[in-house]
Amino acid sequence: MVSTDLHRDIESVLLTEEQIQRRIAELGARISSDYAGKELHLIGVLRGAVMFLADLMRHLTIPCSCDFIAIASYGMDTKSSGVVRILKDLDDSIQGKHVLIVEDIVDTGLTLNYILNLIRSRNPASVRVCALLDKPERRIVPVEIHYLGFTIPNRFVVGYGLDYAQKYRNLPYIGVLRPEIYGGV
Ligand code: PRP
Ligand code: 7HP
Repeated sequence: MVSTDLHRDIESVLLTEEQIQRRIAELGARISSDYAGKELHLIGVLRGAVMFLADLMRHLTIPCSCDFIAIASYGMDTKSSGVVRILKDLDDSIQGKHVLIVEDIVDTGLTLNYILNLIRSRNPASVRVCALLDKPERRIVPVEIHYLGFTIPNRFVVGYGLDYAQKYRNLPYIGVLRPEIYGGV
């Protein structure tokens, strides 16, 4: 049962709004410097990466464009189903473009691995990954993250784009969801 006050469902705050925003500014500066003289095409993975992409993009000082892809992997559960399929494909061709995949979290790696294979098959000039969170303890498929915000422990987190059953995305911080909310006690 999700209560009406979202904050009450949070066991502890893992990353404050300030910590998140400071780290995104650092990532934006590094990416802008690495891609100096080039144009960058950001690909946001819906829906969780929307806030991260929007904030990251505002810290990029190079010319850039963006597109979005939606992949199904979790449904209503907190565990990966292992099932990955495209719900919404890219709108634009990525041939010859420098692509940066923007993810909110890398957990098992199944989603990112699938997206990387798909993107690479479409002949971009280059592909890199920028993820806000990495939960390495849960990895099933190894994936390289070129730009990482934070490594986090194996707890189910919500906020700043991350959801449980489509809720909590609007929290400005990242918090550990109380296990009783999803029957994880
Ligand atoms: C979440 C998250 C990543 C993926 C990571 O997406 O946004 O895309 O799971 O998990 P994995 O590494 O185990 O594949 P989800 O399918 O929950 O959709 P959402 O972004 O719409 O919340
Ligand atoms: C996906 C996901 N979504 C929300 N919170 C987490 O901790 C997650 N891991 N993988």
